Amino acid sequence: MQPAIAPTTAIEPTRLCDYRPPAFWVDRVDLQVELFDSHTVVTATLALRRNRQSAQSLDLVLDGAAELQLLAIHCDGEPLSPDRYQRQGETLTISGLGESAELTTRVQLDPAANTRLEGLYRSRAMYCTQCEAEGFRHITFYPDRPDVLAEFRCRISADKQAFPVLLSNGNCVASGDLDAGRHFVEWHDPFKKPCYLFALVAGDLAVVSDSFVTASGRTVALKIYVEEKDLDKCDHAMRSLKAAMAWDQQRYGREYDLDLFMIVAVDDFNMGAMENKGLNIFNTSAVLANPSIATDATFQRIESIVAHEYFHNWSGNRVTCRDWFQLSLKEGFTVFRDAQFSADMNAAVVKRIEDVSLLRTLQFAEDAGPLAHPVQPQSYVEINNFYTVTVYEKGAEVVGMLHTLLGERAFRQATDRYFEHYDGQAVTIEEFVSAMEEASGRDLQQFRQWYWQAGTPELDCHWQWHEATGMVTLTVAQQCPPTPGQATKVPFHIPIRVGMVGANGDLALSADGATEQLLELTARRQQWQFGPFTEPPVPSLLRGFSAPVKLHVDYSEEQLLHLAGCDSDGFNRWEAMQQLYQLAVHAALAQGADSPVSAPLVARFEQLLNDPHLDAATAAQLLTLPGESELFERWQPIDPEKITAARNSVRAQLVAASAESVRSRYYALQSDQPYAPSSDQIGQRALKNTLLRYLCEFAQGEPLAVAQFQQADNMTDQLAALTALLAAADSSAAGAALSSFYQQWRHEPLALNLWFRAQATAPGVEPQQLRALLQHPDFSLTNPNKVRSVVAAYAMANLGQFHRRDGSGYQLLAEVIIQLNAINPQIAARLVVPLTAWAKFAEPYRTAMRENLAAIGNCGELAKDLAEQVEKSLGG
Ligand code: B3K
Ligand code: ZN
Repeated sequence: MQPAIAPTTAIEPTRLCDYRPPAFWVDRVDLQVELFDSHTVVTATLALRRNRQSAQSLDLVLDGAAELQLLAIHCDGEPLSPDRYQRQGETLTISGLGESAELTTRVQLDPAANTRLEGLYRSRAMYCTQCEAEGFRHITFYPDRPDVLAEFRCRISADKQAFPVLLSNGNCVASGDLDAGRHFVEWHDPFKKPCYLFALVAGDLAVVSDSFVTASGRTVALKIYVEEKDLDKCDHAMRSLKAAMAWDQQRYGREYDLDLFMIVAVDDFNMGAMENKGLNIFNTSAVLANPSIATDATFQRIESIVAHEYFHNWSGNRVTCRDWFQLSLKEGFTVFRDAQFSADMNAAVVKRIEDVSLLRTLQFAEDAGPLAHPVQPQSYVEINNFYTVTVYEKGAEVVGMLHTLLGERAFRQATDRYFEHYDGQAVTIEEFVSAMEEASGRDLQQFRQWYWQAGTPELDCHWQWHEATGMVTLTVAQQCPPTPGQATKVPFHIPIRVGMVGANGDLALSADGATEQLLELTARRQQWQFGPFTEPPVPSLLRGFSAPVKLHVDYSEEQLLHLAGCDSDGFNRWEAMQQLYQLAVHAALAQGADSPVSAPLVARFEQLLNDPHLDAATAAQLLTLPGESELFERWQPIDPEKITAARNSVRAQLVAASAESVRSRYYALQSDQPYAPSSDQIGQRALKNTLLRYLCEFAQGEPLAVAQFQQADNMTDQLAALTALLAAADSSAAGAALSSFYQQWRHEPLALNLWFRAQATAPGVEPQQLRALLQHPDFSLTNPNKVRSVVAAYAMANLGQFHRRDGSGYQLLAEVIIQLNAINPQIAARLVVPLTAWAKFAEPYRTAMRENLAAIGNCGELAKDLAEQVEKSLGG
């Protein structure tokens, strides 16, 4: 159980401005972890050295969670007398140490009781660890901060039959048998690292092995450890790993450093995966796949997460963070790197569209709510609450803007410089930006505001065509709304890629013939001239979404249709369609859901369906309306019922008007090729299944879905048929499909999660059906994947149902959060996010959301994870 705090307790935040270097360094640490059925004993010996640069007190302060049972403490081989150490809260303070010392502590812990899944815990039949951000203090007493880098040795012992495989970071240096059926394995990691990168695994695991030869000719052994039953689900992760290793060498000149790289799949895990040095630990959902149990989306997610964790070996491990305020140094940069990798492996424009949709859906909402914070936060109560879309995805956009401003060549010089100069160190975002400045000779002072100021900048754009001269004047003004603690903002440095589109496509912007230009907006308002042109062009602005901003441009429907058809920038063609859909939803909101969708949009929709030159993946994106949450950001106070109805009315009319084209394209996309997660096939299935869903919802497509469900030879098609049936206006077939799916997959937890999720996101699901899922024998509140499949899916991906006028959706969420507070505070704190946006909603939603938030706040003892989120969003 998490040590609890009363809801009224004022929580003292940790502040960036209070950062001080540590009083002691740890040069080496020797860990002995003895795993027993009933408990675990950890003996840690730290080689300590006083930090002469530190102005800290003379005492050594170690972190150690309250549940650690201290069995013994020695200094330089002698028992430490009780007057030289003191335990208080989460710390152990030791006085009277000289310049260096060898400190040994022995503690006892109970991994089986650890449901927080932080520190050392049990997942099914195995033991594993999660130390980032502050999990290591739940394993032993230690300076649990990322700027203390040490060389780790770890000796694990356990029952040999139950735990034949014992793993830790680095290289295996010794192993052998012990008495009473036990054995040990000893690991040594030659690279100094902060304790958040420590990992340990013990279990009865099977392994898939492969190898990779690095650019300099070293052979690296690659191993994926899983439960025996999952051996047939590792190929894709292994392929992705090798592709990532090759890509990082080629694109960033980064080679892997150890002789062994291991991945372990764990079923109970708070997030996707963790980049522990040489021993990445993965959520089963982010590593295991084969065509029968995993969808295309899962295959792509695995490719990107395997790459992300691998890329951390340089951006995060070799060069790490000085403190947790620098989290985006490793996360923003690494997300940027994994996005580049995925774009290279798949359809680049589609990847960009997906990333921008995610940013707009989740990050813009975060930036506009009570939990808004800069990419580099200034303070936190619970660091786990700052693994956010702002730190990750907006952080990646910021690195992407540096890449755009510097260009590929200077950017690569800067990253080379950064990796080489800071190798083996714990550094700050400032060092990263300085490396960019030094390599490019550019002044990025104003650019740093992207790290310091929260909120999404808004750009107002106007253009004027001067017929007499043929010139176009473009005026752009920026402003950024206030965010908590930041009432006013200074202007950002914003890269804006622009083109001008004429009747037959892109026009030359000036005499030099270039058709695209990078504008740098640095003032509050700026003007640029383009031309001369012989015809009035339509500006194509912010191509490729060159900055994470909201753009306001007064395009007419005709101009948007023109951009949607002729812009050379694939992203902006999609963007123009999105704007057209928004106009249609806006009209339905203003004039009532029955008002007819404009004829040109209907015609364009049908044209897209029949365009033989358009690739399927892009077509699927172009035929999809902005999601509810994106529309929610647009019309406030939010009336979910009205927005959902308006969106559905537009969808229904578009499909009804082109039903025959939808149907014939669906037929044309049938394929008998054997399944492969290739980007061509993924695109075709995406389009086919988008159309199937339309047919089921609006054009009596159930028989098609039933047939697809029965004939599918892969999970993508099977699940798409199931969710389409669940969305059908009247589907008697949905029930049968659900039970057949359950019978088929009840013994495959990952496939079963899809079954839970399909029901939780069904447009017609009622709260009592959700309650039944929570009671289902295969559901468990202690397994985060199950919680995400049911509860997070409902509250974050079924907005039409979650936001019920009677507030019953909110109440259900609050009840689950209160239970989870005592089981797994990290997961509880993530689930509360949908309620925190209450102030943006119309009545009666607003009051109901707020009341449920208050109910959580008053439920008794809140873990600090949840307390921080609730207090911030209630304005406390
Ligand atoms: N670094 C981990 C996230 C740790 C989250 C701790 N609450 C995974 C990743 O971003 O690669
Ligand atoms: Zn990461």
